[in-house]
Amino acid sequence: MQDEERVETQGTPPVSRIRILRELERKVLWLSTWMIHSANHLREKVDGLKVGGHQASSASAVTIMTALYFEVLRPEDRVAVKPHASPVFHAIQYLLGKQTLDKLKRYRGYQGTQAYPSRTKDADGVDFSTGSMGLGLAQTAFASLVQDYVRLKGWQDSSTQEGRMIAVAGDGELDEGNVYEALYECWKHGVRNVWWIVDYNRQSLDSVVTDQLFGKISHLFQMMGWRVVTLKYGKRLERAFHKPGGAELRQWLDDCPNSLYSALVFKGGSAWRHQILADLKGQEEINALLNEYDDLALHSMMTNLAGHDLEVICEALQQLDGDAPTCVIAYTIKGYDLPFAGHKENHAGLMTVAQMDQFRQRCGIEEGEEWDTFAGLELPEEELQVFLDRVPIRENRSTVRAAPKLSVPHPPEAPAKPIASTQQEFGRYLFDLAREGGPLADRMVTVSPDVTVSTGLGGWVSRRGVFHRDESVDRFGQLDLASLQKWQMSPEGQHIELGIAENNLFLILAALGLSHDLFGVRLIPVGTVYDPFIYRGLDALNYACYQDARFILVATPSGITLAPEGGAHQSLGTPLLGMAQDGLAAFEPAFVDELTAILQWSFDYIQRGGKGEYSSAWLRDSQGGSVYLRLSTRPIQQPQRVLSESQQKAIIEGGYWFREPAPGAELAIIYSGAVAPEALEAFEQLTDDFPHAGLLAVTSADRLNAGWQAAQRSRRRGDRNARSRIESLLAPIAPDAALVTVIDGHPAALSWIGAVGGHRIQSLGVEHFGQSGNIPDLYRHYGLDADTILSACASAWLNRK
Ligand SMILES: Cc1ncc(C[n+]2csc(CCOP(=O)(O)OP(=O)(O)O)c2C)c(N)n1
Ligand SMILES: [Mg+2]
Repeated sequence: MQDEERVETQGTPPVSRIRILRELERKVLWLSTWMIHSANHLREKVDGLKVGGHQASSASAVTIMTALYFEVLRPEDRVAVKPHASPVFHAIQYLLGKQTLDKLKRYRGYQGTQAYPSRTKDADGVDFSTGSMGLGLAQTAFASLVQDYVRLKGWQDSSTQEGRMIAVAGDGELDEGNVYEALYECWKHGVRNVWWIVDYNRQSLDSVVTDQLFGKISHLFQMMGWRVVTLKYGKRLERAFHKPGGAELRQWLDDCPNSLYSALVFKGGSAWRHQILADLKGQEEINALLNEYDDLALHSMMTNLAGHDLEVICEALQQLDGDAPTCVIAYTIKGYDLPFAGHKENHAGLMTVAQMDQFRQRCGIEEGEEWDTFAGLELPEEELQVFLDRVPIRENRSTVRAAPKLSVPHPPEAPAKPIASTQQEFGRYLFDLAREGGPLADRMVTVSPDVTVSTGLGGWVSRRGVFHRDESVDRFGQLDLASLQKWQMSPEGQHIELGIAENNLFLILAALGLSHDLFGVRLIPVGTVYDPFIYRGLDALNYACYQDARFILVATPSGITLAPEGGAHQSLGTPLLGMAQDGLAAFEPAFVDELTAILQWSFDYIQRGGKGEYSSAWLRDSQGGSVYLRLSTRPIQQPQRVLSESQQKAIIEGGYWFREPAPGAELAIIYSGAVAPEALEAFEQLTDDFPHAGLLAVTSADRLNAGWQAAQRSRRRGDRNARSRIESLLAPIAPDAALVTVIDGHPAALSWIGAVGGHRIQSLGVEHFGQSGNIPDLYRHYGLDADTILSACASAWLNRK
């Protein structure tokens, strides 16, 4: 872009476009810095905590963000903003009329703009939440794959342009391994239309980064087929490089260690001259070159990096033609143009009141005009406003697009097997769905990190195929070799096969699960994983839920029931994780008919989008969310029954009496999941002595517990009649009854049930990493067998109040 380029604005004289952008850049720097300052200095402090914020980190990204949002972005593009540039993002949205002054003033405060951009908590069009280093980068790449998925299927209307999925990231984020896991995966899938713009200020939180690191990193990107564009010096420096002595100056800058450069930026003044002349002693031309500038002008030139040169950034981004995945390395200065620029400890640094006052005066802003959109700018307000009104992303852009719900078909009618595992029957459910077809089946997309076959998806994939941008045949099939899995790859395929990287599983689920919002196409994403390896991708799972992505996560095998595999494959804590993870409704069915009821409900639940109020049942039921199913590979005897509607409802709410207690029962066994046979065996042995006892099946400790919490909350708010499912279930039991719970997981997942009615309780479960063995060996060892359940009953009974 050249200075001469003009904007034709109605009724106003043509003005230089780049001049307007520079004015806006200045305003964005001011507003973001002021937003943080006022939150820290002007708001009443009630709790003794520092509010915080990142003025240096924000300043570093101002030029890149100004170029993007006011010039480069198209309505269909989507952006993951560097977490610590949240104030910059909100300042831009404010100038575009999409953010309120009230929320800016409450930055980091109650209901104000968020410290890190949030899809769910901010209301000004955040495309992807960020905050956890590295995840935003990966998510843009997976979002691009999802965009390809829906486009290649022909589901986006033909007038919709392809968007670029863009991440503005800190250089420190590239330390996160998940970035490289994603890079590798994206290479396999031929991901395109993704830009990662790295704010290369060579500082992270603690310190200045290692010299020449980017040489390594850019090689890595190139190896993975990415175009790497390095934007190092601004136009003024480039011009100086062409003068006599300029080549030496360039060499000096190229060789300058990051820490020295940062220190000189901070020191400013004559420090540059002293250092350069000392290093390049005896080179006459350099002396003459530096003498052209006074100290201030020299400092300004030496800090003229490309990442702070609007022209360079705009030009470079506009010239990125084609759809090659692209990494732009933009050299920047952390804290650019602010008093702590370049200081290695500036990450959480805040300007003082006096520094801020000076900055205000330098910006030409009067006291009292700090929040004013145009105060201190040189160009007439009307011209700036006309420009802002015409910014392309202001028009026709809505982050949340309408994607109608898909209706859930009746479950496939298959005769119930007398003995079956939940994993195996999950696979069969999907296989039957694939065969029967219909709109929901067509929109289902499965994904798995190299455990497709071992988690039960093999049949589904053989029917529905593997998704890939390019067609390829199954060579085994083509050569008539016997194989169970027919994996045809094509754009029609409905399974996305990942390498073994659970981070990628959750990141792609996040992208698939936001397709209705990002691309206006609703998908039904189902991801499978080994239950213990959820831990590997936990932050990415949390990230997906935080963004309100919608998906079904199916985890098998689980617990120690995967008996011979030993401790490394046994998950103990996941039931607690399922309870604690916000946005994820967790289930652990024991029987196949329960699983079917849960799946049917889940397909609807993940599509819900109501604005839910707290209710005595479960606060998310109108809003919906994602679902986690903890399944088992253990084949167990299935009850021969047809579930009524109310039984199905009870399963969804979290539990039902498998054997109803008589009123006043003194004892109940409560179980969850694959230990059902042991619980039943113990129960049957008890009934001679305790004919009134009950056997409670917990299908979702998460929802039972959440319902109980919600009911208590409602009662505290005055709704005396609020009553949760678990309270109703326990109502017939005697107040002094004894309870015994059992789960193949941490006992705390069920032990809270004792607090519901103040009952004495003994909770069985697994607390230590596992032995290998067969199921009877291990259940005996860990005390999940019928004998231990019985002795826990005896002990609880004897110790009754
Ligand atoms: C997963 C994760 N680990 C640690 C942090 C704490 N943290 C916040 S910022 C930061 C350094 C960021 O450096 P960089 O990406 O270079 O950002 P910038 O220099 O632009 O501020 C760290 C470690 C975090 N937010 N997320
Ligand atoms: Mg940095």
